Amino acid sequence: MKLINLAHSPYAARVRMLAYAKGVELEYVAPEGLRTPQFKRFNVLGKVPVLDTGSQLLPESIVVMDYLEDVHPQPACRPRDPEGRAVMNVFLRFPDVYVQPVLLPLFRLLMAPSQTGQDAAESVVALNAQLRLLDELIERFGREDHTRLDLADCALTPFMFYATYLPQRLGGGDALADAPRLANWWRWAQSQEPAAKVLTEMEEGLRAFMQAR
Ligand SMILES: N[C@@H](CCC(=O)N[C@@H](CS)C(=O)NCC(=O)O)C(=O)O
Repeated sequence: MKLINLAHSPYAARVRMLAYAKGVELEYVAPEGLRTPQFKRFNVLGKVPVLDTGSQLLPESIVVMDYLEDVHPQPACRPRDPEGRAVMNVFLRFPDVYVQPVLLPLFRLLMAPSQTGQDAAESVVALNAQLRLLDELIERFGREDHTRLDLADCALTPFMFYATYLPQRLGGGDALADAPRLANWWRWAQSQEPAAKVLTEMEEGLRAFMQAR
């Protein structure tokens, strides 16, 4: 199977992290151009990642992760019991629904450094509010004392890369200062081999992406 992806994309990185955690071999290829008519043949949404299964071109990172989990169920990265799975899904959804909208303005500021520090400060406040909510979710549902990576860890880790990196680059300080449980989970996640690998790839990918602009 082939994953059309970009190293610095958090959506693509979560799929790679899951593949590394499961030991699934994928061929990794870069898109020739997003939003182009050519790329739309792979994904009408014009976005990465896309998984080419050989018989289907699957868009949407969480759809792809679920598919990989279905076709390679071992080692299991999704709880079997309905309650455990539902709780994991809370954390699986959180980055896309609550973190991405507040990260995007910061990413745009990084790409357009002529913008004012005031814009960055406001965006960092908005991001920190979401990280504190995530911290409260961890307090309620647990996640700090995990023993094995699951789909939600893979989905969250690449977003935490940006949630910690962007405020630091834009002068916003420590994003996790008021989120101690999230900070504990983040320490644990970074100690996991698949996370460390994907975080290095993202860092290198982002550097290359910025240099190429
Ligand atoms: N909901 C999608 C989001 C994917 C996404 O936004 N990918 C970005 C890269 S991080 C992209 O391909 N953007 C290209 C564009 O929008 O032109 C998923 O989960 O896969």
